[in-house]
Amino acid sequence: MSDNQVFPVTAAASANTHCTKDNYKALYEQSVKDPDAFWGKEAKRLDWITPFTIVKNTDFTGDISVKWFEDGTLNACVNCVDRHLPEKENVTALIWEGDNPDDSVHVTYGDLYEHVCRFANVLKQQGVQKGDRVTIYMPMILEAVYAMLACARIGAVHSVVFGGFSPDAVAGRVLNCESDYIITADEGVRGGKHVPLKANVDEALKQCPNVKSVLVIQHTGGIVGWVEGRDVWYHEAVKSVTADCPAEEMNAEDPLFILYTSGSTGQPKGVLHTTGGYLVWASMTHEYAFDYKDGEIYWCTADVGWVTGHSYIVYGPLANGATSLVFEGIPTYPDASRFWQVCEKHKVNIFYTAPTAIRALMRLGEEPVKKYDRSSIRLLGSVGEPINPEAWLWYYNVVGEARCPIVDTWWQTETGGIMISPLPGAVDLKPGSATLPFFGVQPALVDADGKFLEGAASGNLVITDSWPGQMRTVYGDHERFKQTYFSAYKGLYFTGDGCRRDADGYYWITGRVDDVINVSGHRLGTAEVESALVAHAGVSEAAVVGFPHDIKGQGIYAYVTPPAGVEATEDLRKELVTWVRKEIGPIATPDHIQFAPGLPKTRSGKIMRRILRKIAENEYGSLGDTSTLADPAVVDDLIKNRRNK
Ligand code: 6R9
Repeated sequence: MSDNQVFPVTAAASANTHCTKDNYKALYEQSVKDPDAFWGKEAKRLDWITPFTIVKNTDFTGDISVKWFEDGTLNACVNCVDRHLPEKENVTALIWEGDNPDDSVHVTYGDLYEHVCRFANVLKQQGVQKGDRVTIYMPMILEAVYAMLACARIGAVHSVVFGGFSPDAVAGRVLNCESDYIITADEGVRGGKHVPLKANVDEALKQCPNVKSVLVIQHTGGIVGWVEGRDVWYHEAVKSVTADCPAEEMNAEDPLFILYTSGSTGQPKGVLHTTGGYLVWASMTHEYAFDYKDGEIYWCTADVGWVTGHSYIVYGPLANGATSLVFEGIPTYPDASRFWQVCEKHKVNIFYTAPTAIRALMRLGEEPVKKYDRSSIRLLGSVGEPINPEAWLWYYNVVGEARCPIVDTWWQTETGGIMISPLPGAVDLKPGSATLPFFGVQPALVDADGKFLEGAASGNLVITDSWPGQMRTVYGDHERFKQTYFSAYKGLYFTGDGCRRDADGYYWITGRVDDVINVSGHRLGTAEVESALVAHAGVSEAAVVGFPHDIKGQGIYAYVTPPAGVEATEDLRKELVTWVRKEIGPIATPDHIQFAPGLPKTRSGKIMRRILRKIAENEYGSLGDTSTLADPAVVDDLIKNRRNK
């Protein structure tokens, strides 16, 4: 796409925006030149119990230490709920839209306060104390939000595990953070299908004898197994508690949550976010990137199991006293117009979704979109992966009727919130570009040797200094934190993304440069899928790579070598697909499994993934240098038997 296709900020679009073309630059300069002054002032958007006197204390060298507002105290739940009272007592905080289009509920800030306090008291009754880790494995129901805020209220650290993950994935995460408490529901519902969450927890907990209590929300009324003395129905426990629950005073640097995310090596790591800096970041980015104004209806279609759900369904919008819509369903149920039907029904003003959803809907044509009135929408957002210009233009023209700016927001679980994004009314748009950095964010491009690239260039995206929303460590493994993010380039945070900067200084994220694949906006480590595969008796070796996929962005291509004596049959192939789904979850379903008698390895035994990627991409004409291969003949067999023809 040409760098020159620009959608300029129009006078109408810049009327009354938080930021304008004139002051974006000045504010940005201020934010990076004097972070203490800028963030010292900006952090006052929150209510502090003890005001901080120190703003920034961060070091990207040595042991890597990130602290913001370190002597201040506050409570995140109070900032998201209590402080909006009594003014917003009757203002809607959450709208729940069920999988079934007949189901919806409005919850005011007054109601939210009561629900959260009761939930917090139930947690206390179960024995949860400040600092304890609580695993939340829930469908997209309001109790998922109450549970997160209830943890924050009593100083417990939540670890939300996406409801689509398998029992094994749940177990791994429960064990890793030594979480003794689980909150789940009997079942989830998505696209009319029931998801057996409680049964998955039962299965997972066979590996986790430490777990003391499983709190179960009755959602569908489906039949569930029961372990006496461990399992507790929420609706029964809540009968004996009051709606009075004082909030814990937390230090700004006390942990707020852990969220597991995939990296290029090993099992997912627990990204740790703390209280003060994270909440300042979530709140400010939500207000500015979406240009949020009081009274607006805001809908982020993510799941609370991902960071986008944490920052832009729960913490950012609620810290800002917004009305945030929580959607249980999927874009194509009961039909392909569901998103737009919900927008019409609830008069949504700001709509934030992922490119994979846009691409899937784009294939189904304009008619399902046009069936519903979208005149309430004034801003569109995109997150999770690069949005291809074709999808951007369809989103802009068809969904947004060429009147709504699109904010293409680049960020990561690790960054806590939006890092590179246009600010509505301030930054001209270019389809496919996340445009310019948010306040306080200093991106740079480096080459493989860590040399800074100036002007228009392509390289690896790094951030040169800390911002308040940054992750603080990998839970229980600070070495891994240092190794993953700060070892590639000294003194710089390495994002793992490749990126191009054009002559206007706009950033164009090109995708991961490490062994992470982005399937429908969800991160998966190739190592995770490989270790699931080799755990099967029919696999002696496996190598997994991503390949371009029309809807998912990237698909999963697995090369598998069965052990001697095991036949590479169609049945085995099917079994392996089912196996990976069971081991990790449906999002990790391999698109292609190719049996390979041998994998291309160097003489020192390293798998040459570059070659496997090319074959999966169907570009085997340009394999590059294969002279270092131990056995070049392996490649011919791989090409002959490739699956993605
Ligand atoms: C928020 C979230 C992070 C990775 C990131 C990048 C990709 C996210 C993007 C984008 C291009 C965007 N990514 N947003 N790439 N344009 N607007 O998605 O967090 O799940 O941790 O994924 O997603 O590759 O490094 P997370």
